[in-house]
Amino acid sequence: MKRLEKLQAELVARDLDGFLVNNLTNVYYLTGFSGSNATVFVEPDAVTFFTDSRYTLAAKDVLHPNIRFVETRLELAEVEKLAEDRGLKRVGFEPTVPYHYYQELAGRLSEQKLVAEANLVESLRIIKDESEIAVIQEACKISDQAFIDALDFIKLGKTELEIANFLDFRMRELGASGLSFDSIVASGPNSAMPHAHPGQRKLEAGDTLTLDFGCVFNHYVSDMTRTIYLDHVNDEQAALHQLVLDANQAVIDQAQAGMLLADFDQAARSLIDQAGYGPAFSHSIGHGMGLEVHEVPFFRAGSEDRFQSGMVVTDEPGIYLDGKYGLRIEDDLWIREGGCQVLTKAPKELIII
Ligand SMILES: [Mn+2]
Repeated sequence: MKRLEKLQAELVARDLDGFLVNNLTNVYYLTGFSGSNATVFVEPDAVTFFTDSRYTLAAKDVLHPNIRFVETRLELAEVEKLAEDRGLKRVGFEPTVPYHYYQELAGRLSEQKLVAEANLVESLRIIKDESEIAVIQEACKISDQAFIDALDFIKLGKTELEIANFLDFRMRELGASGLSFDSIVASGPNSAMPHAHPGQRKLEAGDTLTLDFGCVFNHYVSDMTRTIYLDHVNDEQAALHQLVLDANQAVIDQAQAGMLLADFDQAARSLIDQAGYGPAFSHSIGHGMGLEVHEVPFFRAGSEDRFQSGMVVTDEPGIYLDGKYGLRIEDDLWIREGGCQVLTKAPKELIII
């Protein structure tokens, strides 16, 4: 109920009589329920949970006794009744709902003022408590181990897809319930594409090989990138690897609560700029992660936001040379007062197989 109480305080601060939560990740965060259909209607002094009969038992199992449970497939009809009975005036909703859903909401709550509230629950999720960090740490451990095991599996002649399948299967063997996203395994010239899809290309001597992957463990994710090399490296590959590693480390050295998000990005970018590869670092330094692999905070240009203790963000500088190769090194960082803790621990120095 603590999280719901924080949300209720936010409603009071924003003068909202109710807030409709449709995002299933937010529903899980607030109530502990996970399933494919659920809606929560939060009022400053009451919480109502709606789901259909498939999930009645599962919901009753996890819901706090103070949450009113309603089994229905027509939650907006129930919300309409509630709004009338309780004389609600201002009702918030998540602007990520489908348009047809919004139209039905607007039709049923025509007497109420509807207020689109972006990132209301997400802004609570942005600070992780110790129990959430412990779960994210487990997800990172699984990814670390899968990478270490993959080093024995990766050989000349193996295809990108074979390596992706190995990582995916291994993470599940180690206890993951799923993947954070489709694993990226990009070899040779494909590694110049930051988000290449693994294909039938076979590993060749001299290849750069970028592995970007993560898993879901107890609802929370990991997200890690390592770049390794096949048989040998040329001078440029070795120098680029050191440069990206230095950029990744500069971020780790400087990250702490109170830091501007823009400075976090700049810590890596200034090094890569100085080395003359600025335009080849074509994406932002990272993103928040937790229940979702991409969540607030995001590193938008010109952002004046600052880190707070308890945020978890990725640190993933990369350099991509069209037609040649590219590389990226990514860690997950837990931001604290006075520093940060690196949650991903797999080796990231120059590895040649
Ligand atoms: Mn990432």
